[in-house]
Amino acid sequence: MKKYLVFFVVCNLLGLYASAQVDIIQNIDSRNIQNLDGQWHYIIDPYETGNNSFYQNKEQKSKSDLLEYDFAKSTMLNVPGDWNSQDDKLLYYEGTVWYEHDFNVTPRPGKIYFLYFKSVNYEAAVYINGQKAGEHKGGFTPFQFDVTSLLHNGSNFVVVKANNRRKKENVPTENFDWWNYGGITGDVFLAEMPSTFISDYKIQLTRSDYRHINGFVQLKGRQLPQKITVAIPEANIHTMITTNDSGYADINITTNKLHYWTPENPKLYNVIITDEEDTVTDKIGFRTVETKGQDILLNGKPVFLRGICMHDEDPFIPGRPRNVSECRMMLSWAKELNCNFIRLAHYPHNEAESRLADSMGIMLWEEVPVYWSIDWENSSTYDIAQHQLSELIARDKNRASVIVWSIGNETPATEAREKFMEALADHAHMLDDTRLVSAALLGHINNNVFHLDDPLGKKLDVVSFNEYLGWYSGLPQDISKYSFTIDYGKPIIITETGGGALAGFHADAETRFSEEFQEAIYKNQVKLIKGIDGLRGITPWILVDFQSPKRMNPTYQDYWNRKGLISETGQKKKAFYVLKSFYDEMEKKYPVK
Ligand code: GCB
Repeated sequence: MKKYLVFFVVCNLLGLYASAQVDIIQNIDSRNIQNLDGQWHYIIDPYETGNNSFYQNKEQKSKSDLLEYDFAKSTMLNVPGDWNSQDDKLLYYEGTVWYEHDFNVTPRPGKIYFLYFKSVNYEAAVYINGQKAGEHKGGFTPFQFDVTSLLHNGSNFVVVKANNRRKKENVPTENFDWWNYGGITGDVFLAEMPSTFISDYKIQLTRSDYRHINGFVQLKGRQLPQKITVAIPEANIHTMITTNDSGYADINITTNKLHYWTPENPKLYNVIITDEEDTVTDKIGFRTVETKGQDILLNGKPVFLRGICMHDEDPFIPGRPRNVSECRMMLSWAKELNCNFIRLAHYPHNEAESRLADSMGIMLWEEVPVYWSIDWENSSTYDIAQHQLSELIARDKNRASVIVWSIGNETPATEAREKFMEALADHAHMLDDTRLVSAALLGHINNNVFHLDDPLGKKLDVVSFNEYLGWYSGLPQDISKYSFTIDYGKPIIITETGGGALAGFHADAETRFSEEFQEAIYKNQVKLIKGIDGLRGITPWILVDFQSPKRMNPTYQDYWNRKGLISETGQKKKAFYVLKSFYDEMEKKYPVK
């Protein structure tokens, strides 16, 4: 704890903290926004023909004009929504699609306008009325551009060039086990902000000190030194702070009036921040999370994380979830499993999920797509990984549900990777000292012993690893022969385990892809892992079957990864009930006092 505090204070003094912050408007949904979601025209452009022209959105003026594209006559896609699920031609498409959308606005003098995107996969170039607003890389996190000078009264248009081509140097890289959904997958807003506005804030309990609220407010705009109030009326908190010349002010509040957020009682408070021109209200829960020896402590009490992994995919589309109720459906399935924890794998999910988790009482593991072997030696690959981590932390740092930032998944240990991942772990700690930092590590098996000795484990607050005993190594009936050697003296989470089953396919427990095979894996796994000293949670792979181009067996997979406990039609497989009864037992073992 002390280590992080010193680190944090030093970073603050050096101004590193503020400069490492990403510029996105905090809590965008509650601001003065015009929603630009809906139907957007699109043009598929596999040869990048439109690079020098489409942003102009030209119309044919006379009958002799040659125009080889026409947004107004092109078909439409729903925004938000991946393109793969909306047009058969785009199911496997990887490349450029251009989007165009008209909107009306009457810009008001003195106001600042931002075009805000919750997510575009993977690269986006954005133009307003034929002028470039900016570019963004990284497919899952929000970004914004100041478009004040590009708007005019009345009808305006926005053109977005989105490109989801996989590249070696990207994060994720070329190879990953999920569908490469492209396009404008998140909401698009035009935000109208006052001339000085509350751009960002963090309001959280200090790690391990549940009487001390710590954080900051960051103003942007014309009049940066100002008095600000931070109020939590229900807890009788009203504090006045003053921002410096850069619009930054620390928040330090001591209180003994808070009810702490727990999964059993996910208490959220209205927090109101007000400056001279702007007010923002958020719902924030207060809890501490820390480790002590091999325990994970939530508000000072040991917890066992009854978890499950999830992709950000609504199986009924199938595609990226487009609204809150689709996200709620998936989180509710995890609740039915008696989970108190979800690993949102392997990239930042729809923001609605962390908000829902806050109110539904589910702890979260959030991750960036540093997945398998990425281009470790490439400094721009590091930059984009770090940037995605910064954007994720910027977005969700006020969510009580989020207790772990994960810096990656199954990254094979090499020297270059070690340097990369250690820097990323330091970055996560610097940006947020109120949460735990982890990564899903790889072990190796020797004579039925699963060894975990990845040096990165020393850098992490919680040591986590994936193992597929009974599926990728051995058969379900072999599981009991294995043992583990893990000695970091830290809490341990098994971040993946499991196996595949086609829902409704029944056979004996030795028949691959039968529900009985998967059930046997779960039965034997829960027995085996109980013996791991320091095990403080598991998140088996995975809640729901998900689409993957890597899963091609026509009988059982048909481009679906079948390791879900629930099928793509919503059918629960036998293993679902095995895990649920393990969680019922663990809930009794770790009672909430
Ligand atoms: C893993 C990966 C996950 C895959 C899973 C599988 O280890 O982390 O992304 O989908 O295994 O099904 O093989």
